[in-house]
Amino acid sequence: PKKTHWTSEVTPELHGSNVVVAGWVWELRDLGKIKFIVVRDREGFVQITLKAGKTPDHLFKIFSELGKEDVVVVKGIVESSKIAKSGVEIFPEEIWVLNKAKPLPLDIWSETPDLATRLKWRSADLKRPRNLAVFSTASAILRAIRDVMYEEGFVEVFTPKIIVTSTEGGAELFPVMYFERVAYLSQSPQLYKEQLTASLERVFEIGPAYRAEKHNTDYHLNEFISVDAEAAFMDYNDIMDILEKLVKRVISTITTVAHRLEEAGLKPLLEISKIPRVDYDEAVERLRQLGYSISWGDDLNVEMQKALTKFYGPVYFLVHFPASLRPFYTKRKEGDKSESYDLIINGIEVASGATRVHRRDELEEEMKRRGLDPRLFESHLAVFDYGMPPHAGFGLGFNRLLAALLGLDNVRHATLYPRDRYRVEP
Ligand code: AMO
Repeated sequence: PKKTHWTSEVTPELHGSNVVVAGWVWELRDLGKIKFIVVRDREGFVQITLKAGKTPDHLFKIFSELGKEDVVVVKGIVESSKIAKSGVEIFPEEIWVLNKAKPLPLDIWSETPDLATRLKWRSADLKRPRNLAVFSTASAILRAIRDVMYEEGFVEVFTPKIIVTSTEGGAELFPVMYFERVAYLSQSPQLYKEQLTASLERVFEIGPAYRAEKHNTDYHLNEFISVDAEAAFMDYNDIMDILEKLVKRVISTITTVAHRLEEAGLKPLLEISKIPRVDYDEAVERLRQLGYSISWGDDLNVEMQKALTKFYGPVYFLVHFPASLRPFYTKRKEGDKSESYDLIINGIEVASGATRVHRRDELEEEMKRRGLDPRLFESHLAVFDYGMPPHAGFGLGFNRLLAALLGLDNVRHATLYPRDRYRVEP
């Protein structure tokens, strides 16, 4: 028979109804005349109760042969219960074992094995209730992000992931063989999303980005999910307004599932007020007062970004970075500053963006300043000859956002199958 209910939907209000649940054997308890099977599915757990005299005899034989993680379908009657954990239990009429499972290679019930073991056996590790909560929430967050972007008049696009020019710095590209020539995996949709503002005006994309960075930190991946947006006739402040709305919507989405996350031992961020926009100069000044060795023109590191949390709270924008710290497409402000920003959550840079240069001569100038040869960007530059509007945008690392907001201490915990310096499988 077909699954009729998620385990989480089997509530006391269903008392007396017939349901079919399907999932995996989480726990078996044998108290003699009464026996329990706890079944897990993506949404939670439900208790199946076998009682001598009430339950068909052949089900006791099935029970005796069951093992943890066997795949089962259970048809039965719901009864509300004062003793069962969720206030409800199912008395089975039939149990089908669809597949047997060998003992799992790692403990998902009580211990949390080290990260390397967990990632080695990732698909088994993903059965862990905490992971089910994290990745179900991830999906809800993606939906909330899409909602905000559509509300703001953006259309969703897909740009090529096989490209020929670097956008975010030359050395960090993975080469791929593209028939008889070398191409690269895309570091970001930067150039395409900018080009699309000349036609579709407001675009966003959610897709993979590749960085051949050798960093092996808690917040670097070599493949991550990037949420990119770009809008014609907007500047960096307009885009920060949209990002602020987006972060707030994401946090209210998390709030709706907070109890599940907290039950799984997580400490999500649930409170947020207006997100302050902190000028780079002020940040550097404060850090110097705190004794950090940083000069005007230096980038902030994670430790410094964490230190600023004391003044500005867990979520803040850093704005107006020195132009020299930012890519060639960033619009300059007066002095050596730029119309750029980073969004910092719990000390980690989660998004960055800027108003962009939209005139060809200026863009070529910025390329040359950074030692880039404009001739290599001819197909991109040509677009600027045919009516390029002023525009601005952001790139947001989805894995970092998820890790930061759910209080995960490593971005790998927010990634189904992480690609890092030493890991290309599973
Ligand atoms: P940037 O290089 O800052 O900017 O990347 C944007 C965001 O992507 C995430 N990110 C990463 N996440 C995990 N592992 C990595 N190795 C990694 N690298 C980046 C971060 C970061 O804030 N084109 C610009 C964006 C723009 O201006 O629109 C860009 O790619 O969360």
